[in-house]
Amino acid sequence: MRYVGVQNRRKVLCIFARYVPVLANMHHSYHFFPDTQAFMTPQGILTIAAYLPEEWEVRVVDENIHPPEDADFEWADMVFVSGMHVQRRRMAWLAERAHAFGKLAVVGGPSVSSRPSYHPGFDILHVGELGDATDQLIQMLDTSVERPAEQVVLTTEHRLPLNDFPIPAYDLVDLNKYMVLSIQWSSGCPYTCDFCDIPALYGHEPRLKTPERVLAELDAILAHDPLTAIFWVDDNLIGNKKAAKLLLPHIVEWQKRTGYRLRMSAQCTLNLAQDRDLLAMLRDAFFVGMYFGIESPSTATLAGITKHQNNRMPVRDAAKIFNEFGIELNAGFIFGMDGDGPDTVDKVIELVNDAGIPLVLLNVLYALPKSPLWDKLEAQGRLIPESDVVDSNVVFQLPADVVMSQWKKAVKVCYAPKAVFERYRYNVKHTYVNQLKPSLTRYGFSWRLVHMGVHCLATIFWTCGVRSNYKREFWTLAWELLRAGRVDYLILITSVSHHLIRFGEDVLAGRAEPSIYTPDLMHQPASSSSPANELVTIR
Ligand code: B12
Ligand code: SF4
Repeated sequence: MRYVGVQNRRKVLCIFARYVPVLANMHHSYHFFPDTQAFMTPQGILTIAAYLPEEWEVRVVDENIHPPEDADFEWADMVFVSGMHVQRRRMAWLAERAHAFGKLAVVGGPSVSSRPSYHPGFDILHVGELGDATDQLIQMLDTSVERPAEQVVLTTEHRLPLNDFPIPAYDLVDLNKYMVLSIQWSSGCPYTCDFCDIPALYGHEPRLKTPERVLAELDAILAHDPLTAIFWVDDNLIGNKKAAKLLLPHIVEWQKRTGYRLRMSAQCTLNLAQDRDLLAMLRDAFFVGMYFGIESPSTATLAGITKHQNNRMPVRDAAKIFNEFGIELNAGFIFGMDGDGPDTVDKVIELVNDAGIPLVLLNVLYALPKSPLWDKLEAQGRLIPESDVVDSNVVFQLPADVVMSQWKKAVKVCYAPKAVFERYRYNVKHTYVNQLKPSLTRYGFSWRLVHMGVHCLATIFWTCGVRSNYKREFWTLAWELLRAGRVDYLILITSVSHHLIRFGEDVLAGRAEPSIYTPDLMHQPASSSSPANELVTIR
């Protein structure tokens, strides 16, 4: 639904701030695909854009696709900005830019919702999800677009039911420019892992959209004729297992009806392995990958951070079960947690190899505002003030240089070309064989598809097979896949593995940051003329 009842016409420029070069953004591989310029559709700002009154004109600029032009600022009455803590410096710069054009600047999204004080440069702060604060914001802006004398903070006390969220304004961006599309079914997570701010930001009780509403959103996405995959941005797709079981049969039917056009993936907790019925439904709905925050190989450490849901079954056993249902296990680990010792890195590496985890995210612990960890460290005097932060804001139990060398060792070993391809080879044999195999004809014949295939293969052969420093490993796997007629696997695997390999090199050369949450990265450009900006677009 949209907001109704405004008196005036307004022009709103909505901007999603530029990414920083973290592993999760996959920036080294965009050029494998003909149109791709960014990783994922910015669900938050697209949702707000869709909620704005029908009478108002709205433009959406995702900076990852192109920066806003002066003409956009001149056109607008006000500028809306969204982003995470890591994008904070860029967000501040966007506020300055809006002000330079005399325009009012509003900020919303996960960063300001968690830490309003990080955003002193904005005129209006929207804290929290879509709800009563959003209605107040629209009423204020309907009355006046003058910059207020003092910063105004509007906080959502009553969230709009998720089912009443509008379908994100997918038509205001070019979906073909994204590597992966996104959809949201639920918000919130019932668990309380101590490093995580999700329960504080989005609630403990997952709120849901009805299956009908989700299908309407999938239809809206399909209307754009996408040739890519979709990621469910839910914090935990099985946060409410009963509801997931009611939803999934609808997704299965939708996939059958629409010809399995969208490969799906999501984030889950490891206790998914205990529910084979749910796994079978996920397989039938064409879920082919799941991201799990494994965090630590030690059950004691997991108990210490209250991540008990990961301790219900050994990860190696859980991995085998996922693979049996065609689900590739992708996972994140965090170095520097209390309880982990100097040998943690070797255990992580062993686990990654044993469980055949191809896409592994390696991070150093960083305390997030609003997380239980933040409060604990503050009480223990172990929170490093922001001005003194080098790699993390945590005083680790282990010496900091030990934690940093663990991270670097894990990156070096896990992102080495041979190791990455070996883990993929394992998944080709043990996981992909168990996935649904809809025929390529489901896309129908189109020159767009032919162009895409030719572009992907030519770029991959040139980049990995001719110019890379891992030609031998690439060709060994490529021949195996080509002989088996799996060009599709070759494209999927190389688009991730190339990024991992190059990102690993960035880390070892000091060009990438250790922590996923570092708020003021040296690689985070404020202006588009900064040379560091090139890192994001390196091809
Ligand atoms: C999908 C996702 C990604 C995608 C990117 C998606 C994209 N293009 O935006 C990928 C995988 C690339 C990613 C990367 C990272 N992510 Co991320 N990500 C998510 C996730 C799971 C879903 C985001 C989403 O779509 N949410 C649904 C939308 C509807 O919610 P929303 O954005 O909050 O928007 C609502 C409100 O905030 C508000 N709103 C939003 N914008 C605006 C703007 C205005 C003006 C107004 C008025 C309101 C408003 O209205 C919306 C409707 O209620 C969230 C968790 C979560 N629950 O949101 C983490 C999350 C946002 N990510 C997080 C982090 C830390 C990262 C990384 C640093 C992780 C890493 N390993 O490197 C990187 C940083 C990437 C970068 N920015 O350069 C943190 C951010 C912490 C913080 N408080 O800032 C979160 C909250 C998860 C967490 N706690 O761990 N992420
Ligand atoms: S880390 Fe995952 S499971 Fe734990 S509270 Fe956060 S969203 Fe929930």
